[in-house]
Amino acid sequence: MIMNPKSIHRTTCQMSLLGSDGQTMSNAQRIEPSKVREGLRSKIVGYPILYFRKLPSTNDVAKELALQGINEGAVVVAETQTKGRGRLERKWISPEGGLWLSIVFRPKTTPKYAPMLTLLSSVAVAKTISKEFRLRTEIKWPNDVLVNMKKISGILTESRTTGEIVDFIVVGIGVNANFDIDALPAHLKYSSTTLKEELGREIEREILLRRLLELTESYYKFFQEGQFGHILGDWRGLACFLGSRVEVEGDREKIEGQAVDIDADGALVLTLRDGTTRRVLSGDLRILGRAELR
Ligand code: BT5
Repeated sequence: MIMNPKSIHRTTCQMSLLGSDGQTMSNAQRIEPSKVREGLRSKIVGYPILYFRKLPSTNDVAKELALQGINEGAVVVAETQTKGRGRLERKWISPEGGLWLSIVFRPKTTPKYAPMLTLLSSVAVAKTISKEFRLRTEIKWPNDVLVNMKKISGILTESRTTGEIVDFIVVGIGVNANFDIDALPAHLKYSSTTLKEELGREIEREILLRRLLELTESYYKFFQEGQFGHILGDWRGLACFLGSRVEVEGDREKIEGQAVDIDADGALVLTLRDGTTRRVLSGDLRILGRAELR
């Protein structure tokens, strides 16, 4: 799918406001990009904001636009996704009322540091939610943001590199905002939550999006200045599982140990029962016992 950013913008403006069930969406229910831009204090992130009523996946469109050369900071946002994706092609359920977006970055860095983009984005999401709504947020490696130990947000980072050069990185962020938990399939109801469930009311997604773009840019600046320690420090402060006994299921093996740290590659550092240290680059983490050391 090749799209011209200009034609995309036009398409956006002409999009119908029909909901997936055929019901018309009221203006109050849809995200208003001009309201996001009102007072937006970021300089790079959020220019432009490309708004869609419905997309297969905001990450796919953002990647396509990045391939065509769209500038760093461009944001693709959709009211709903029909093929929202998680890691390893897992399904990301994206009902109306959520905040589904992707941001294009073009960092001057080597692929080794690309995982920092996921780390800084999860810190930005966690801190935006806690500041705006006074909810205690935590991060579960590698990319989940939790409220009350339930997943409220997930991040999918995809990049294109040429040798040692990063062409672009697309950070896809999903935040369960204004929908009831019943909108998710039964098997996700107990492990997930939404802002509406936690607060007992709907929130203004424009404000959430604006603040998220601003804070993401602040953390991206730390990254550009090489202040990885600052990002990692904030990440560690939110990482609920550090110090806990955990099980990590990777592609080929399951490892049990104590989660002790995260490094600049985004790798989880574990101490195994025999006292040796292991770094794990990807996988799914399950907390077996809460921290005794923190
Ligand atoms: C993630 O993957 O958590 C990354 C999710 C990224 C979604 C955003 S939305 C905007 C952008 N466009 C996309 O197409 N994607 C990004 P992972 O850690 O692999 O978790 C996926 C798992 O989370 C699924 O297998 C389900 O178990 C669970 N899940 C699916 N939808 C969920 C939801 N809405 N809330 C909570 N959990 C969900």
